[in-house]
Amino acid sequence: MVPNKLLTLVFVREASRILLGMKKKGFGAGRWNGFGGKVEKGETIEEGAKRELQEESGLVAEQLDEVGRLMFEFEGDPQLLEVHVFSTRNYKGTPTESDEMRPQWYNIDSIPYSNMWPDDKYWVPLYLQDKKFSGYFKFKGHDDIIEQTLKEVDNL
Ligand code: 6U4
Ligand code: NA
Ligand code: NA
Repeated sequence: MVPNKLLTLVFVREASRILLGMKKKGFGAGRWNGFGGKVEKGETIEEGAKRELQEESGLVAEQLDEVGRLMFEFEGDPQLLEVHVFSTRNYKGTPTESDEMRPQWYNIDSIPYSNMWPDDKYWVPLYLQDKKFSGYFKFKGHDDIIEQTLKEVDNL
């Protein structure tokens, strides 16, 4: 049995826009995404989310709300990715480009889905409607979803 790989994904939210980052290197490079990465030994998932947000965007979250949980499988790889999705409306600092990410605000009516992970178009709209969600996506390569489930949930 292979344990899940624990990852975080954080969106910074204002009334009519969200902050995305262009991933400059590593997993998902070339795509707009939230901020996040691997949870490290000795930190909670929420601490990992805060740390990655700060490292990649320069912002310090005062409060993080968990809004979704996603499982990703890549055909041929037994390792599942368990991604904990968070949102903050309460943060300090100014978005700053890092080695990994170039931050940019997007109006919630013009999210660049065609330059994001292909699963995002399914669940980001739930997030934007303040719904909590749970999903599973199986990929062939990094572009094709071959299986999926997605549901709204009351509690994560
Ligand atoms: P480190 O070493 O942590 O900096 P990094 O290259 O940042 O590595 P990783 O693996 O830490 O990558 O984090 C991958 C990020 O991509 C996490 O925030 C989760 C996110 N992610 C992974 N699969 C995704 C998918 N299908 N859709 C999505 N985000 C995904 O929207
Ligand atoms: Na990262
Ligand atoms: Na990391």
